[in-house]
Amino acid sequence: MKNQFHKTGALLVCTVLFAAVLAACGGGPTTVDVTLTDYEMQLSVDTSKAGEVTFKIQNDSEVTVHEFVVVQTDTPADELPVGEDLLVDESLFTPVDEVEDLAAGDNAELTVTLTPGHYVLLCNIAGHFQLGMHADFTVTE
Ligand SMILES: [Cu+2]
Repeated sequence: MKNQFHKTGALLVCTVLFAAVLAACGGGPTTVDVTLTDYEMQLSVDTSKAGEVTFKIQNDSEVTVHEFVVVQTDTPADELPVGEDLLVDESLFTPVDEVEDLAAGDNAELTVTLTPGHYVLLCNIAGHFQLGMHADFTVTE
């Protein structure tokens, strides 16, 4: 029994130390939890340091397919122009990457390397952007 306690204690100390070292170094890649619903996009954090960023995307809708598109632009997320087809013309902006056709209930991961600047995250399925599926994301040096 006593031995077991020591092992657990040592493991705990190591875990705390490891976390402290990570924090001191500014951490590894940033992870952002993205939750898609009908019709919102919520982020666990909306900024990161430049470098690798992993978006963990969860489609929490029960029926609707969504997608997750990353573009770089100085335009605020809620001001991107929408065409008559109810889509944002992604070619107007610097494309970064995207996850297409994420079925209801599914999840996906997207890792991208981001330089400092302003980004917009959006779902560009017809009409979804206008209904509110967008978010600003800022990357600092
Ligand atoms: Cu959508």
